[in-house]
Amino acid sequence: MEIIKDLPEVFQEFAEQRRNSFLAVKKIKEEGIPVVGAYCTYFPQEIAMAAGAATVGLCSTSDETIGEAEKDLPRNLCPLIKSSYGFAKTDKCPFFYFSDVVVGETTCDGKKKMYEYMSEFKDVFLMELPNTQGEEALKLWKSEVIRFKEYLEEKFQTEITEEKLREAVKLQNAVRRSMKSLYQVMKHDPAPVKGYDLFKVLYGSTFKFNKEVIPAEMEAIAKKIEEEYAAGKMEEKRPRILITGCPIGGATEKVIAAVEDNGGIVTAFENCTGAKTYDRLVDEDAEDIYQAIAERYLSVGCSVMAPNPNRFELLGRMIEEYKIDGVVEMTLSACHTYNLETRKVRKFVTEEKHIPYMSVETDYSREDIGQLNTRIAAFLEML
Ligand code: BJ8
Repeated sequence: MEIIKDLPEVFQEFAEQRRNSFLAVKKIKEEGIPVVGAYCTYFPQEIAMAAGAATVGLCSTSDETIGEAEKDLPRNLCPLIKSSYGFAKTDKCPFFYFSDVVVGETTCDGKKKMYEYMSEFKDVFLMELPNTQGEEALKLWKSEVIRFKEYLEEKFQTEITEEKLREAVKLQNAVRRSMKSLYQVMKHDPAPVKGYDLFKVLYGSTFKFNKEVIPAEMEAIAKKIEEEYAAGKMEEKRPRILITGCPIGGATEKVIAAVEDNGGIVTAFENCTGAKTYDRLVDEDAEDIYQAIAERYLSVGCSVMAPNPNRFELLGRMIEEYKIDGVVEMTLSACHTYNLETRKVRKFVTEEKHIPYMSVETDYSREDIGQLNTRIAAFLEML
C-alpha cells in the first residue's frame, strides 16, 4: 500500500482508529464472522484467527466506567481492571458487546477474580497461565493452548486445521515484523517523529480487524518516515526516553504527553503497547506448531512471571539499540507485580546500564497531571 497522505494525517487517523472500529465490529458480526475479545498479550491470537474469528483488544482505557465497577469491586484495585470490568458491565465497549467469547488468562490476582465475576454475564474462556517459564510450565501452557483450540472448534463448529493455523502464524508474524520495522525508525538520533505520534499508530493498529493489510500499511508509513528523515525532516535533539511498565492507552497517555511536553522524546516503548507484543516471533517452521505458539507466548516478559528474565533481556537490548538517556517506568496504582518489580528495574537501569531511572505511579484520573509534569520535568532537566 502506498501512503499518499501526510504523516500528521496518518497519525490522526490512527488516533481515531479505536472509535472508527466500533462500526466495523458491527459489520463483521452482520457478516457472520465470530469475534473473540481479549485483554492481554498472552492471548494466543493465532488460534482464534485459524478458527476464522476476528480478534480484538477490549476497552480498559478510561475512568468513565470505574464508578460503576466499584459497586462490585474494591476501590483499591488496579484501574485497568476496574475500567475493563466497568466497560463490560455497562456494555459501553462495543467490542465487548459483539464478542462471542472473552478470553482471559490467569495473570494477576485482580484479573483472575474479574474474569470470575465477568463470567456471570458473558462467555469467558479462562486460560491457566503459569507464572513461571520453565519446562513444566511450558507443558501446562501448551495443553491450555490446545484446550482453547478445542473450545473454539466446538463453539464455532469449525475445524482448526494445521494448515489454517500455520497460515495464521505467518500472518501474525508478518504483522509483528512490520510493527517492529515501524518502531525501529526511532533508532535515529535525533528522532524522526514524536513518540506520541508513533504510539498512536502502535495502539490504533490493534483495533484493525483486517490484519492482512497491516504489514503493507506499516511498511509504507515506515518508508515515508525514512524518506522524510533523509530529506532533513526530524525532531529537535532531546533527551531520549524509554517507557516501561504497565500497558499504556487512553487515560495513561498522560505519561507520554508529560515526557514530550517537558522537553523529552519517547523513543522506545518496552511495554504491552510496544515491543513486548511484537519483539518475538512464533517459529513458523517448527514441527510442532502448538509447541511453538506456546513457547512464544509464554516467553512474554510480564511482571506476573517470577522470575521475569525476558523483561530484562528486552529492556537491556532496547536501552542500547535506541540510545536511551533515561528510563521512565509507569506503574498503575495497586498493580502489585509491576510495583514490586520497580526495585529490580531501577537497579538494572542505574547499576548495569548506568543511566537515570524514575518511576511514576498513576491511575486513570486527571488529578495528578500537574504533579506528573513537575516530576518528569525535573527528571528531564537532570539528563
Ligand atoms: S502481559 S502487562 S497485558 S498482564 S496493570 S491488570 S498486571 S494489576 S495489564 Fe498486562 Fe498481560 Fe502483563 Fe501485558 Fe494486573 Fe497490573 Fe493491572 Fe495489569
